[in-house]
Amino acid sequence: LPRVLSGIQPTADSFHLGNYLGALRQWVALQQDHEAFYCVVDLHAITVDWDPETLRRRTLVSAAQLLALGVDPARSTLFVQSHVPEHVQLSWVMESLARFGEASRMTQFKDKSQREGAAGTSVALFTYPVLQAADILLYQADRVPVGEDQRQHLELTRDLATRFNNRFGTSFRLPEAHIVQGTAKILDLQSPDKKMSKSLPPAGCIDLLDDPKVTGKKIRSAVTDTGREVVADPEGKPGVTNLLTIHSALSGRSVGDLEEHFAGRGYGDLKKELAEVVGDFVTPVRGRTQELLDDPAELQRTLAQGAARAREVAGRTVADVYDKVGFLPPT
Ligand code: AQP
Repeated sequence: LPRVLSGIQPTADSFHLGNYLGALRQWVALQQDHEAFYCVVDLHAITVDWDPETLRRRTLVSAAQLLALGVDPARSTLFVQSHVPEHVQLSWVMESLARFGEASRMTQFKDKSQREGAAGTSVALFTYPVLQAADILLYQADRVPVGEDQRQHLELTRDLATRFNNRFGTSFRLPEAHIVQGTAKILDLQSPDKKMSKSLPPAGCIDLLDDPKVTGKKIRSAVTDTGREVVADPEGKPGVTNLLTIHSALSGRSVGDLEEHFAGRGYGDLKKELAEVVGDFVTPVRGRTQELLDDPAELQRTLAQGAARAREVAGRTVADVYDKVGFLPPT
């Protein structure tokens, strides 16, 4: 079976609809016909300022949400990144191959370091994409389901893998980004010129664990566009187009079908119906997440099994790489 790997940061109390539609929905779909490795990337979460207790709680809440969304531990290897030390072990080698110039070109680093300011920017934020490359290459992943914002990091991963393979002999499979057009960049409801993100004010971001009443309010106050027709037009009507995209993705109806459905009706009708569609989706996810969190010991057992399985695969890659780069074996 082809392999798939992806990760998500435990940096919020809830995942948002952008995370789900851009990435997590594909995680669930791909596990049907791939050998899947999915991780909560807590090592990445400490590249910006963090609180230890909050991180621990969010790691567990993240794992619960993934299971609630449909990641099936019988099919997929679900684990916490810090439980698998091979990620850091491979990352160091990748850091030695990565060039300062190419890491400096990563737009996510440029954006986030600007936000943090020079004094708050950690060295780890700079090397973040190199650790991400290690995450992917450890498992010989063929596909990596992610949102559009991760495309550049995937290119770097391929470059580093190619550089290693050419110099030391083939160790790595070259992974491809699995980016689903249409939902690869869900926009913020208040600033539909930006991607939905936990770093923007919460009014524009639909959290999966929000109270549906809050969700409804956020949707009703979404920024729309001038005009009154409910039609998709990414350039002229980014706000309305975004609402149609979300509706379509969750209801399974095509955007064209929705345009017909809302013909002669206004933005208010679209928002009202979308609030219902989103409410119907998130309500059971919230419920299942809560149930899973009621039994943290069971959740931890699932993660321990995932880590053990992940280490078998990751350990083989590290052993091969450490041998090829010339590290003296310990025995
Ligand atoms: N708006 C989005 N549309 C589509 N996909 C998205 N992703 C994130 N935002 C959108 C995808 O979600 C996955 C998990 O991403 P992450 O763990 O890196 O979280 P993130 O990108 O840090 O999430 P935020 O909210 O965007 O945080 P900040 O503001 O810190 O950058 C990835 O596959 C990502 O592409």
